[in-house]
Amino acid sequence: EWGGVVCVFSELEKAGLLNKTKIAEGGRKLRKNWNPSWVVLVGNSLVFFKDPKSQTPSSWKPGNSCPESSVDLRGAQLQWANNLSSKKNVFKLRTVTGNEFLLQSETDSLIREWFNTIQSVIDRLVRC
Ligand code: I3S
Repeated sequence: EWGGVVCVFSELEKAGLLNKTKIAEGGRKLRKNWNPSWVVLVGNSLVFFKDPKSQTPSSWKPGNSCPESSVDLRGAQLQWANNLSSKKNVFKLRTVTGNEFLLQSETDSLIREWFNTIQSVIDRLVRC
């Protein structure tokens, strides 16, 4: 059963609603377009889902949701980026392929948790 295999190997680290904008694609700057996104940290990937309205942690199931995009965290870089936005609590995630995202939350504790959890996954991937 593939379902079982996926359960064994992919650890759901964290899921929740964040504001997101992509600011670069392959190193090329993009125009900002902030949108709420349902963000799921699973295994070595950060997965973004559209239309978070109907999605809460308890109702979220990978099988009935459509991922918008996902980011491989291996070799990614994370940094606080309050200089890149007028919003508070913003950090930047840069992938090895030169894609850059800003993630933001109005809630200080929540954004710090996300930052620390993503950073710990990045650190763990350096060692394997
Ligand atoms: O860094 P910027 O370019 O000043 O970011 C703002 C703009 O992208 C703006 O869009 P338009 O230039 O299409 O009007 C967005 O609506 C703002 O949210 C962007 O700034 P913040 O400071 O919210 O990241």
